[in-house]
Amino acid sequence: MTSQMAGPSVATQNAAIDSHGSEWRDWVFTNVRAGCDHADMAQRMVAAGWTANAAAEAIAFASKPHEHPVALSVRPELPLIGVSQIEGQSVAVTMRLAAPAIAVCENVLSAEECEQLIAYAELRGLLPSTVVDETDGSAVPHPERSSTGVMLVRAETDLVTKIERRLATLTSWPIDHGEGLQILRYAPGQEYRPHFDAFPEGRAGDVHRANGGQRVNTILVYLRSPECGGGTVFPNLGLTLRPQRGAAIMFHNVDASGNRANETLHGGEIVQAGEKIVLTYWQREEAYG
Ligand code: PD2
Ligand code: ZN
Repeated sequence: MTSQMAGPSVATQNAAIDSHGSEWRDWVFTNVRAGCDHADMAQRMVAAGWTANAAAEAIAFASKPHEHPVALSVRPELPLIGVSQIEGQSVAVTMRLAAPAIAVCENVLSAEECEQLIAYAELRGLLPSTVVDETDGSAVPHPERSSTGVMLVRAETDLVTKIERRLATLTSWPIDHGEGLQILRYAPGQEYRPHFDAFPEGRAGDVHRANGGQRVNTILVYLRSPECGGGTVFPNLGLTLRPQRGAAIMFHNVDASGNRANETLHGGEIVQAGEKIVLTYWQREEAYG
């Protein structure tokens, strides 16, 4: 007979994750799914009164996707109306549509974080933006998109990592399913005409979907709001949003079956006065990179 080192049973881990109530249970699942560091999570749990063993068992349990009854969605979960503490930020959801899922969240980034990210993007240099050619999938400049921008690499700086983690946590979606942050700047007269962020079906989209699958969710954070014009519009919904600095608009690009949703046609209105700077964060259906 062979002997094995047995870890805690699934039943013990299950008991551990429920031992501090449903809010903690949700917290552990949400952070595991967002790709947070397990040691860091355990440290926070112990600081809040967990034993080290119970914290380790709860994290282990949440990391086994097939051994707990949590439904995994094909899309990130957009937060509901209300205020929650996300990594020190008091984030308030002030607008929420159910179908298509769209949320506006205030105070996702602090004013200081917005300014620091703008300064970093300027250091990296902003170039004329491109669009995905619908016939061959290549990136080409186009009059429909007159902004300048820069695409950052995932985890390019500590600040970028912190922002990616916050956006992943806010939507309960793994951080490794996110593309790098893109920073876009619009001067007066510049715009982004209505388009879909989800890749087109067929060959033109194949090359993009080969790494990470479809873009299932878009998050736009306003780093600097224009003085006039420059809102984000959803023409098929008759909806125009004009968030303040630090606020985010997030929306599913695909329906529950993973198909590009017509209601998610959206664009950036012409900026009439002032300057608009946003970050775009696209979340993929699978790990990207
Ligand atoms: O800057 C915008 O408002 C905007 C609107 C629509 C940005 C994007 N799409 C995008 O980056 O995809
Ligand atoms: Zn877009």
